[in-house]
Amino acid sequence: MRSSSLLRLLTLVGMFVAFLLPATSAQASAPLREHAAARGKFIGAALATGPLSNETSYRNIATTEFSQVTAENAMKWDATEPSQGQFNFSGADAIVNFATQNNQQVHGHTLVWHSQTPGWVQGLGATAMRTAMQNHISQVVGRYASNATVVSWDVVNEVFDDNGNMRTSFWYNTLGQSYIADAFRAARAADSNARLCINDYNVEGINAKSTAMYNLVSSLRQQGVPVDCVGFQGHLAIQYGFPGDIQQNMQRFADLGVQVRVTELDIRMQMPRDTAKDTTQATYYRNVINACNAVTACAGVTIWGFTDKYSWVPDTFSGQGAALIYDENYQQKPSYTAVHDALAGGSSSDTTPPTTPGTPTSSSVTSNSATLTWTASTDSGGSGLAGYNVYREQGATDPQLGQSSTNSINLTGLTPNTQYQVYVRARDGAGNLSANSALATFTTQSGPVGGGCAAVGTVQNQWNNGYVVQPVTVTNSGSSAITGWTVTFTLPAGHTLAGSWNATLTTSGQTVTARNAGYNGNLAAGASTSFGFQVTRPSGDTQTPSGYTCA
Ligand code: G2I
Repeated sequence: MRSSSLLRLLTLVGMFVAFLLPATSAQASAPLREHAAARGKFIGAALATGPLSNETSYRNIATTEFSQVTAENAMKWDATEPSQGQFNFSGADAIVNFATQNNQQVHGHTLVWHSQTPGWVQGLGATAMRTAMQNHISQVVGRYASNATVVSWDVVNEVFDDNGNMRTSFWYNTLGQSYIADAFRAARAADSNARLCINDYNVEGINAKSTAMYNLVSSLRQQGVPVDCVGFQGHLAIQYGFPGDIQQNMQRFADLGVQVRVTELDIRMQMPRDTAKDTTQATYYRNVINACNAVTACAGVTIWGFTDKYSWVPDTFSGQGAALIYDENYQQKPSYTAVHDALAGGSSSDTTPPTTPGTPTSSSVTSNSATLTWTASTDSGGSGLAGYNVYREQGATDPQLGQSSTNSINLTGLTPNTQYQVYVRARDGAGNLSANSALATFTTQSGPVGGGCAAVGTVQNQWNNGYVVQPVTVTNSGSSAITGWTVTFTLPAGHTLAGSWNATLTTSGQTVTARNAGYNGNLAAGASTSFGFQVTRPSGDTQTPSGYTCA
């Protein structure tokens, strides 16, 4: 048969097969909320009351695509209690009624925040401010306590500054840190069933701020404060890179026993839009959905709006925009397709691995680190490319040296003067792994031998019968990489450990031995990591631990 006839025949067969599979393709193009529901997750959007009441396209998309909604502004303090004791629920009720009609959940946003809170609150003295806060929570949460549509609340929002210190808001300055626990207790008293969340931005990856949030949530829960959930806002920008450890970060919070969720996702870019930026943005959206898919305790993802016609971004970041999944004319963007496909893909439906990555090339090889770069893979199975695993070729079992969400990685913690043969496998959202790339070979430079180690503990906060030491900073003070560390210190008599994070702690009498966790043992020369712990002590005792040594 001539090749052109063969081609025509194959095309006809293909069309016939496509015709036989209408159910699959209809299902594949189902709205976002159907795919999310199939995973037991929600997909949500923040809604503005203006377009919700007067734009059909806005309402139709909000109805069809999303299973959860958050009021972008209508439930904030300036809207609900503009003057003391005078409540206005018109906007809040409009959102709740819309959601009820469309079988959607409402996440209440937000009860205690430093922004969009009227001047009358900010000017109160401590006693009056605490009472006003408790009354506000009681009235707002109480209004919807018996309404099955409103299932969760951001009780406190943005309590940290970007370094992970307590934000010195008027709340903190007037009431001290105790306002946080008081707010959660008031919310629980007003609705015993609602899920109560703490919410913040720039906490998507593992960093000082997210670690401070982790420590706070851990310590509040140990004190019996009803924190049920942690919200990662997710205001990202393609020019700042993707927080590649978002899944690991959500998982460490989940391991505290809380639900996690992405609460305000948008991914902005420098204007104007172009195809390359749209593609990067789509990858970021896909990565966020894949991370939530991969963490069982992640309840879902809420996008902060859905159309570029209504977004806070251009008003706040001059020259930036196009952060959402529909354009200003309500047309779906590549980011919509990415969200859709990441929700639709799954281990049951996507069994197609990504293509094999290109052969890695090494650069910047030092005594303990090297950079690898390779030609990216593509994924056609529906779940989308999630990232890459990098392995060392060692025969029977090849250890994984690292993971990357891009087609490049900086390997650290390598042994000096050693030949490495490495290869890369691509990973998709359903967990399918590609074939191995070809090997790259490089040899680390010889380096001085002998690592060193130093540890310093800082008391972060203390109360009558306890305290939190955070961070205990562990630094490789030697001249070459170390692959593990052990810190010891002494607890004063009568003090007992009440919890720890980022290290494994054992005690013998009052001597505590802290060993690195699986993920923070490798330290390049000069590099640092940290861990933390909480202690209970006799009431009135003001002592704290001493004698930190590291080996
Ligand atoms: O800033 C982005 C978000 C960060 N996390 C908490 C969210 O609550 C916050 O949302 C934004 C809204 O998207 C904006 O719409 O919060 C802003 C205020 O902090 C909102 O902006 C305000 C404008 O500042 C007001 O001038 C305007 O009257 O929106 C109001 C209603 O359109």
